[in-house]
Amino acid sequence: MRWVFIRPHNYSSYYDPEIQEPLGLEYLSAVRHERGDATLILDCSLENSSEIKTARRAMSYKPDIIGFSIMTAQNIPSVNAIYDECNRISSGHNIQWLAGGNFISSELSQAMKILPERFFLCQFEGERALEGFVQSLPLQTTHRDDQGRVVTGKTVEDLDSLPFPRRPFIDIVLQNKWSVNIQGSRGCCGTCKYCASPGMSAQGTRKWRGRSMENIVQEIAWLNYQYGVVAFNFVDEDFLGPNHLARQRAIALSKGLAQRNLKVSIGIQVRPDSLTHEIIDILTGTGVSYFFIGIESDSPDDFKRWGRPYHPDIWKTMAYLQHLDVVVHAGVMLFHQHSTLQGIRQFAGKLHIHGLFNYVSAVNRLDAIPGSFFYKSAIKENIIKSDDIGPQPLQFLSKEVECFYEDLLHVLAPLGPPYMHAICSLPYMSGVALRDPRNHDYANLKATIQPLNETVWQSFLSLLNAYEHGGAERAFVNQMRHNNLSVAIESVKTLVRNNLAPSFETLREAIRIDSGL
Ligand code: B12
Repeated sequence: MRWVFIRPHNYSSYYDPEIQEPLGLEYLSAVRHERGDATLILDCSLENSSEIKTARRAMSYKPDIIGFSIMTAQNIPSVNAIYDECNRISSGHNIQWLAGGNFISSELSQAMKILPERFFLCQFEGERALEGFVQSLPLQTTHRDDQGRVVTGKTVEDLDSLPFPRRPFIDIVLQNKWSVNIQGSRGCCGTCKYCASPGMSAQGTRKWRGRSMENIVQEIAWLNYQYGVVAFNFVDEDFLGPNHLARQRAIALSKGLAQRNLKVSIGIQVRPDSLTHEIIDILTGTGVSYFFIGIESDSPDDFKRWGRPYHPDIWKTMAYLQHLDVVVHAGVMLFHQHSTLQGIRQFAGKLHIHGLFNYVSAVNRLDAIPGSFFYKSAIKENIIKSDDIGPQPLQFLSKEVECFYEDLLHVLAPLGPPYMHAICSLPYMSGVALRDPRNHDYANLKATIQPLNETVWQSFLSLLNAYEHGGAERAFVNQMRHNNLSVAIESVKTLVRNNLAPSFETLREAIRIDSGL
């Protein structure tokens, strides 16, 4: 059996410089290889390949099956363009069409409507589903009911039983100085009502399953010996897993890497309550140089509404991390249905003190994300329609907060592209600094980000002050936005001077497009 797996382009309406490997497809490719099949993975973004070229490369492989990985509806125009071109140039070659990924898992009914009828749709994890799909071939491709289009399989309980993902893009990743993505677990111990993760399994809760640390270290060692990889980014939602296992897992990782004398840098995402000072010490001593931590709020009421335990000690953990030379990014939702100006000021102040206030934490808003509990309940309550596509905004209860948020977006817009560009390099650069203290790239990058953060903070405070005194004049808002344009342009110059951005023109244009200035 011959497979072509494709990750299409993602047509975001905002500047989005972050490109990472299609790890899901790399797993599927590995699993099919184990079965003796031939596979080709094509990635429009990583390979900077147009839809026409991608289609032609796919067809020249003479595939039996073409499978697309679709993360959001922003991928659909690209899927359609590739599909159309494949059909145009195929000379009656019989191909099975398949689509999987988060969009199919969490927005199945929308996917049914907008993808061509011939597509089979694979919901949830793909490894086992593909096995069933192959066994049921040849399948009827016309006159099926909707249910006949859906392909599912069991979730993989023992992740160590999976082969290591195939890595056809490793050269591109290394050339660009990106970290290599790796998966140590699937699912999450949390049950947060705003999160998409529960929607990625048939059960509606995505039970946490971890690979053994020995198995993870083996993959790290293989990537290190084979390709010289030294920077890794764990895509896990919950790297340490259940709290009672967290310490043990951290120690096992540390020992495993030490035994093989592996000096690597690592980025992880963790739940805050799985971290103790001891675990932080173990992790940082092991090479973890980048932490993403979902703090989300500092109000016990929010946590109750969101189905999360409240941990007042979080600020002690953050203060501890702040004094270590590691990068810490916090997931926060200053803006949500129940936000008030007072609550926003209090939480933002704490974030600022701990070095966690930045462009992303300032503008992030709790939307109803497909796959989440809030998305489902908003449909039930007729707040959103079941055929709406993608994340849907949930209205703020306070009109004042709604206006403040709109003005804030307007004021900060010019700072978005340089900030987004700069932070994409942070996980990799922090690792470089860890391994080679003489390298100045990380220090230069931090020195570029710092004034951006300061400008975000000052703009935020000025606007908040104005709103606390009744609102902001249009001229005042526009003036701040213009000032921020100058700061943004200066930071682009610094990024380019330090070889941290492709070109001045590209970023200046992104600023113009995103901020309309
Ligand atoms: C790394 C990552 C990224 C990377 C790139 C990921 C990629 N596709 O290569 C970057 C930074 C670019 C990114 C961007 C975005 N991301 Co993202 N990302 C992730 C993250 C952390 C890991 C993805 C991953 O590698 N998973 C591991 C692999 C093994 O799993 P997988 O990709 O799901 O693949 C499995 C199945 O889905 C299925 N499958 C996948 N493709 C296919 C194809 C076929 C043919 C078949 C049969 C099966 C199949 O089988 C695979 C193996 O079991 C996830 C969270 C998570 N842990 O999954 C969020 C996540 C997927 N991202 C999310 C979002 C929202 C985004 C953005 C929209 C963010 C933004 N605001 O811009 C953009 C959209 C970009 C786009 N349209 O392509 C959401 C998706 C929510 C949803 N309901 O769809 C997630 C779940 C995070 C979250 N909890 O909110 N992301």
